[in-house]
Amino acid sequence: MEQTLAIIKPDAVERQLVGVILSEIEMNRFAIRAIRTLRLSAEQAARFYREHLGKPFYESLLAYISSGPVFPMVLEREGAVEEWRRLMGPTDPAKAGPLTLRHRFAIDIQRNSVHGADSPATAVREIDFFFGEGA
Ligand code: IDP
Ligand code: MG
Repeated sequence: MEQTLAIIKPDAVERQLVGVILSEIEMNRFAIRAIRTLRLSAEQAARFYREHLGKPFYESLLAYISSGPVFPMVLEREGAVEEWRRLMGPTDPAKAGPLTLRHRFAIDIQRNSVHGADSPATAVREIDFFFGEGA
């Protein structure tokens, strides 16, 4: 069974949307195999989002993702990576379909409430980041 790495991001935690998002996850037949909460340090944020280094939104993204607690989790179901990205919707909530989490909960393209690994290989790396030895 495939696993993916999901995160409930600071804007959603701040607005007390953790419970409703976890409900959506379970109603969509994902099993929550691991979950934790932490506030990312500046160093952890930079490591997690290193692929975006140099982009215009990079500094703002690091400040946002470390602005408050997040809830990373390991989700499992058939096609977990693709199905979780489908449930989230696209990065920009203005382009997201009405049933997606980002359409329902995101504030804007940065404060878009949830994260999902973008491929099975990324999922393995991101699961290790939050739940591996030394995480
Ligand atoms: P994803 O989260 O849908 O995979 P990425 O392109 O990997 O999107 O970007 C990572 C995160 O960076 C986004 O979820 C969002 O929080 C932020 N971000 C992406 N593009 C922009 C932008 O154009 N402006 C501001 N923030 C952005
Ligand atoms: Mg991404």
